[in-house]
Amino acid sequence: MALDRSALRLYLVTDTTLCGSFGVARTVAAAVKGGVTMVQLRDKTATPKKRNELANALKTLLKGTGVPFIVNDDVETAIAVDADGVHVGQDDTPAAVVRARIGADKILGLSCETEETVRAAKQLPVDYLGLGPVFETGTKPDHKPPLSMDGLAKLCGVSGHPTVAIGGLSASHATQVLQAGADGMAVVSAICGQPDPAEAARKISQHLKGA
Ligand code: TZP
Repeated sequence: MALDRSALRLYLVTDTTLCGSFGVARTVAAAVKGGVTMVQLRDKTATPKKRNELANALKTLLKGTGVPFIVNDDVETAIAVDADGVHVGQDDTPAAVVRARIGADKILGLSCETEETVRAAKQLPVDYLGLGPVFETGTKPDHKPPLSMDGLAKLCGVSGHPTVAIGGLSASHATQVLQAGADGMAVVSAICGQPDPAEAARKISQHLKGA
């Protein structure tokens, strides 16, 4: 599946702990009803078996919705469940290695936190860049210094790829994120763990449409 950049508009990145007893699969199902356009399974602590089970459940759930399903970092799980793509960070498996393993038809995303890495990505076989964190976030404790909206705009200007902003974002940032030049926003805690994930997604989606 080639990436349609409109899929980056509202990108849900899952967090199993934040989803709590509500569960990741129920959160994703609700969020899709609310209008998310892309979903990434991100679970750095699950055993490979658990991650594979969850990936299978999400792949099944998203079948026929048109919402691409991406697996964070775990290339073998992505291949095993025939996910639509893989997302890697700067310290994960190199993008060229992942591309060789998943093939040309799958989506490959890369996290970039600095201008240097955004420029370097121009030479890499990736389909989109995740730029962030834009703001301070408790969801990724080891994150790099926040970019701010101005920093995000600068990186969007330098990037030759479709981009999605991430980190500390909620519905109120929709207009600014699009004005900064990003194709959309990725969120974790603005949907995962919210009392009504469908409503949370709907609210962000409406803000993005109104932006
Ligand atoms: N990468 C950069 S910030 C972040 C990731 C995975 C976490 C974003 O979480 P939240 O809850 O949307 O701030």
